Amino acid sequence: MPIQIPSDSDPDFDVDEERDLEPDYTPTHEPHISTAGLPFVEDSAFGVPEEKATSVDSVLDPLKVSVEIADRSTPVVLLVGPPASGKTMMLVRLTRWLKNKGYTVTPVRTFRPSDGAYERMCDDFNAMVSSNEAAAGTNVISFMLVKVSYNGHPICQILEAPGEHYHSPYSPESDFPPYIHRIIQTIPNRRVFVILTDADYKLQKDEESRKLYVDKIRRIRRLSSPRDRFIVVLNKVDLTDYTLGKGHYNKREAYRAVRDFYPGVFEIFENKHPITRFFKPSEASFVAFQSGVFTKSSDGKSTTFTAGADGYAEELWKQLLSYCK
Ligand SMILES: Nc1nc2c(ncn2[C@@H]2O[C@H](COP(=O)(O)OP(=O)(O)OP(=O)(O)O)[C@@H](O)[C@H]2O)c(=O)[nH]1
Ligand SMILES: [Mg+2]
Repeated sequence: MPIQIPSDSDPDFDVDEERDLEPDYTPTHEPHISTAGLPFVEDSAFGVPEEKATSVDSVLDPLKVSVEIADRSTPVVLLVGPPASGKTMMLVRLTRWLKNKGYTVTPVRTFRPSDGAYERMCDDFNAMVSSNEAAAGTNVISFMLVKVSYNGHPICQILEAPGEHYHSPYSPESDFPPYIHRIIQTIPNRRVFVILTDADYKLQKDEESRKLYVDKIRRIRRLSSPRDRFIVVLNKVDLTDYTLGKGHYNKREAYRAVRDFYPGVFEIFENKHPITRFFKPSEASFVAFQSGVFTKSSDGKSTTFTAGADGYAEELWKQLLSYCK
């Protein structure tokens, strides 16, 4: 069954709550027989991403980062994931898709006050989002807050922060920086956590690091408030055997792959309520996502980004929208 999306003119549509993942989730697409022994295809064409340009963010001390969320009512969507798990490209892809659907996506300039580099990032945001040069997105857009509106009505604010602020491979046991604690614990807005798991098996091959990342997710869950919502994402699904073409994928297989590759991640969201758990076993929903295809030039010096199928952006947005009401 194709993914249902709202009409272009009406973002205020109803979402079937039963889309929340159940252990016995019935895939919406034809079953796909995976021949891979590993949960993810090991032979990723994209391995380790290109080295990022030195930006102001890479030299920012996370302990000293100061951010400002001036809008205290519009929900905040946090893209959570380790470095290079695809948060920036998810923001780029989602922004392109939303703009095509008539939404407005604008950088929140007050987010990092008196930061010249951030000002320039905000100025360049539109150009970067439409660029097909992958580096334009991943190297230039970093650590931003953008606001998504429809007909002037704000729907959510999306935070894309450096992956090492959530989970650093160099200090995997360190706590979140204070600014993340403040966002998780003190602002009154509803939060929607988009928890990225990375299908790039080569990049996330360190089992201990994945385990510690799951511990971080558990910590976020504990610190969160009952109003907050969670979406677990299998990102870069194009690197797996679970794609069925045109934005369709085998959800049951994708879910199992994440469960096996990131042990314990779904247990964090088990609904323990004695009654509601029967019809809503998980407090997190689950989707797969692909930003696009990244094609390296023959000299290896540049990478072209081609947006992936609309279905992934549509499904993620539909879920986000249902949580941002
Ligand atoms: N195959 C595939 N690769 C992807 C996808 N999204 C991102 N990538 C790859 O992952 C790299 C890193 O993506 P980013 O979006 O910069 O990752 P990030 O999570 O923002 O990384 P940090 O800013 O360092 O935390 C990209 O340069 C691509 O090579 C995807 O949907 N499919
Ligand atoms: Mg990024």
